[in-house]
Amino acid sequence: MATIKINGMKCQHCVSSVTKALASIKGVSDVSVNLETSVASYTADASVSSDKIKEAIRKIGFEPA
Ligand SMILES: [Cu+2]
Repeated sequence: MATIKINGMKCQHCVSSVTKALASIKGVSDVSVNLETSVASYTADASVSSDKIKEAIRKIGFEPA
């Protein structure tokens, strides 16, 4: 299980956008995003780089911390 802090999430809409974006990456599963702590947790295959995760987050307008 990996975690990443994400800046810019303000409501449940943001949470669901981030959840969907991460879950749609091939090799990523068990995505869970906590609005209060601004932390997303997920399970990723070895083929998924952290850059790929960050890129997916930036693409939808949030900033990985
Ligand atoms: Cu929002």
